[in-house]
Amino acid sequence: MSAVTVPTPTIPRRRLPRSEIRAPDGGRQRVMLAAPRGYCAGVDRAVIAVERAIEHFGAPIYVRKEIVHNRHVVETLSEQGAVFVDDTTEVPEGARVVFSAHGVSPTVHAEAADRSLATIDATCPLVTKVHKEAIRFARDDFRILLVGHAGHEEVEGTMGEAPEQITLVQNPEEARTVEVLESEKLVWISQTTLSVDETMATVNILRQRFPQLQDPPSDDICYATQNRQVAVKKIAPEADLVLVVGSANSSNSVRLVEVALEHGAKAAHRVDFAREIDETWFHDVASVGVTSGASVPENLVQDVLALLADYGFEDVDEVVTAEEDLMFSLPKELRKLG
Ligand code: 2E7
Ligand code: F3S
Repeated sequence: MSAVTVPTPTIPRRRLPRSEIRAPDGGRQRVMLAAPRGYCAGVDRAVIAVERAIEHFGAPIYVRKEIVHNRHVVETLSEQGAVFVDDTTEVPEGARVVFSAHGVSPTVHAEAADRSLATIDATCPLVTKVHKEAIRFARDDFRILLVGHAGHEEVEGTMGEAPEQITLVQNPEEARTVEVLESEKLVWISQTTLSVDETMATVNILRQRFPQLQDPPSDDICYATQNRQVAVKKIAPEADLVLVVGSANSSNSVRLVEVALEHGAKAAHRVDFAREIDETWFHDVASVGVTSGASVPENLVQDVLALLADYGFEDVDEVVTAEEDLMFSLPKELRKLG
């Protein structure tokens, strides 16, 4: 795991009187901690890439967009010497820039080359796989229906591989209205961090409308997204409250809140930090589910558990639905440094 563990944010010591936070039926207050949760292999690799680049080349190291969608990670790396920019035009000519885990379009690579930037590509290998699918299907004259969300960096990067041939379909409603030419060969691919269930609902509508629609060769929703959704589905039916640690712009974290609610959680909230937890959320709550998105360092989850213990939720059961041991090698530009 990377070194981004940083100081514990201050946890508020406000406490409700115990009588107000006791389990409604007098039963025990408990926490169900989802596993897997937190960092995936692609995030670990991307964060380490920035840290290694700073160590080896010295600050500043420019990073195009947030390396991963987590406030704490971005703030911590900024303190270490990373400079986050929105566009390669903000990077001084000839300087070194890291591309984020979400991937970039060929245009961004070309702009960086034009400005003689030294690039380190931290695109998750599972995103690169989707880019390669898009390139191959475009070369084979397919119309590609990309299931994903407009404006997300991953979607911008993937669409940039074949802008003329990719049509974005954001949800089941858009699947009902999207138009394609009758003569076109059709395939769907997807963003890696979507809700599995909503994506299948979208694809099923597309299949009914377009019987010629082909499936991608393998799942595009990545293993980490799927595993975190399976784990939260397991705890949600028994949870009076689910807390998801993750940032507002983190697609996979936001999906975890939705999935928790769809699978029976009585309430679910996303927080970046333990200090954002509102004590009114604990009224009439006996069981709290806790999970975190793929871009979230574990110390932020531990802060949430510490705060929960402070409110009387001291019993923590980890609910394990999968083991993960995938690791990716560092971006090639860093591997050769040893
Ligand atoms: C890269 C990719 O940074 P995240 O919160 O990103 P999302 O896509 O969920 O907003 O999580 C890690 C990650 C996920 N997917 C990084 Cl393509
Ligand atoms: Fe990659 Fe999936 Fe993580 S696409 S960065 S392994 S959430």
